[in-house]
Amino acid sequence: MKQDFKGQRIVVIGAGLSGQALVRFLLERGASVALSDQRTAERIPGIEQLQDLPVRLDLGGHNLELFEQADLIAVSPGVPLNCEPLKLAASLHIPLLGEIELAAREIERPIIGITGTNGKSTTTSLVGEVFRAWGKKVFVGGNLGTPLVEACGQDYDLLAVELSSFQLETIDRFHPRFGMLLNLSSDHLDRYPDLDSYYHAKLQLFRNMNASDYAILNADDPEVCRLTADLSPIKVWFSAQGKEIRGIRRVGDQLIWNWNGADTRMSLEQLQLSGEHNVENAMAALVPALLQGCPAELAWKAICSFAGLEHRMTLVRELKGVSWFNDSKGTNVGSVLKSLAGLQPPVTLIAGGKDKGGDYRPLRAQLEEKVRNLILIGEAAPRMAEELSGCCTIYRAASLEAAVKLARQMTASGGTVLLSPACSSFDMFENYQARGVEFTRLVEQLPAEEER
Ligand code: UMA
Ligand code: ADP
Repeated sequence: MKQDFKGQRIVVIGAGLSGQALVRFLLERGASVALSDQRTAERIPGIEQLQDLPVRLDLGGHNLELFEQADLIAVSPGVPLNCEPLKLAASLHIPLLGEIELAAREIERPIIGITGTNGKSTTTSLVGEVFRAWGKKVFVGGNLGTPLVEACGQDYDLLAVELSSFQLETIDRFHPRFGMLLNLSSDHLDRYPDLDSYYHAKLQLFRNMNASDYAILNADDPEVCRLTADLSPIKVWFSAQGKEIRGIRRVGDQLIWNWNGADTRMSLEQLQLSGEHNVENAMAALVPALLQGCPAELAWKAICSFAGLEHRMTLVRELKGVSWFNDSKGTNVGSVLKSLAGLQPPVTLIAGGKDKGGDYRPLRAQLEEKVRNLILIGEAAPRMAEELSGCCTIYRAASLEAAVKLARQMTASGGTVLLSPACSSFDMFENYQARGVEFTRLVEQLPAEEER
């Protein structure tokens, strides 16, 4: 049922995708809405679309008075809870709720919540593919791109929702029917004081789930196993290492779904997605539909037809015997390791961007094995150069364009150029998509004959 916010003063903080969607959502429910953002209007894409709505725009900084007078603050995921206006609101006991919480209060259909450090978007998309093939009307969104509030009032059979740790920090009663934790490794240490706090935010996914819900968990990930030992929901495991678990496992080139005593087999030969990590994503994505009675053959066919999302190991071009890959979504060390694992040496790696504060040294062994030249860009470049020194030849470039030119010069036929930054994009681009689009454009424009 639609919530009624008549007579309530609600401040939305953050005027990005979530904030703009929240403004519309809250106005439709009778609230008196103000939108606050530290950026000025010229720097906020899409803000002009709110100009005819009865919303107070308070841009170019956070006006603390506005927050003091609010009945509720609706928080965008990218805004840290320890920023000045939110600390003030919390001290005044003004409720702070995120977009996921506000949306989910109106959603009665089953939610499949998908989190983890890596593989969320791919898995969420795969879940969508399976249910769609089974004839269900399924919402596919969340951190993937479409804010969940946009699903409210629509007639979905179920909802596949990618959830970031940021979004999970501001839930309260949010209660998915299926909760998936794909893996845990280092990320977002610019937001969290330590890894435990980051993992703790991820585990919020399960906090309202009970013994009739399902937790879909990675049996090969020691941190996932350690931190989910005491969960109430029914555990369904997946294991790419073939562990004998209740759930789904890989054995050779087959997947085996073992549930209620029966084994169902699927052949990995048909899977279009490449890499071990995508086998994990495919296994996890099968589980909700299989538990709901979807025929395995139909589910597997839908997964196998999926060619992958843009900006994740997308082959941009073969030029003079060199393959150019766009992996702009490789925004942490764990994902770069997976992307490099699938390539043969010699690789020229373009990395760097906004530093999230994690340790880059876990890259060293793979760099030594696979990477001949490392070209660093962005704010993180100095620290990366220091922590990775000696693994391969390291260069610095002032822009992505300069990095592409340099990569062209130093990569001989038979080599690979990979953009997989291990960092977020926000120091130089609006988001990872814009970074990937720019890289693709630069690579496509490279002349067939090298200019000397
Ligand atoms: N802002 C403030 N004050 C602050 C901090 C930020 O006003 O103290 C403002 C910024 O100036 C900016 C706005 O907040 O105008 C941006 O809000 P946002 O960062 O929450 O971004 P949205 O556009 O609403 O996008 C968010 C997610 N972004 C983040 O979590 C950083 C998107 O995930 C998501 O697709 C979208 O909601 C819809 O659900 C992107 C992402 O990078 C892909 N996610 C991170 C990741 O995957 O690693 C978690
Ligand atoms: P997310 O939404 O969690 O960022 P994506 O599906 O967008 O994940 O994939 C981003 C990158 O993460 C991929 O390019 C790949 O390198 C890596 N990746 C994808 N799936 C996994 C996984 N299951 N385990 C580890 N790394 C993965």
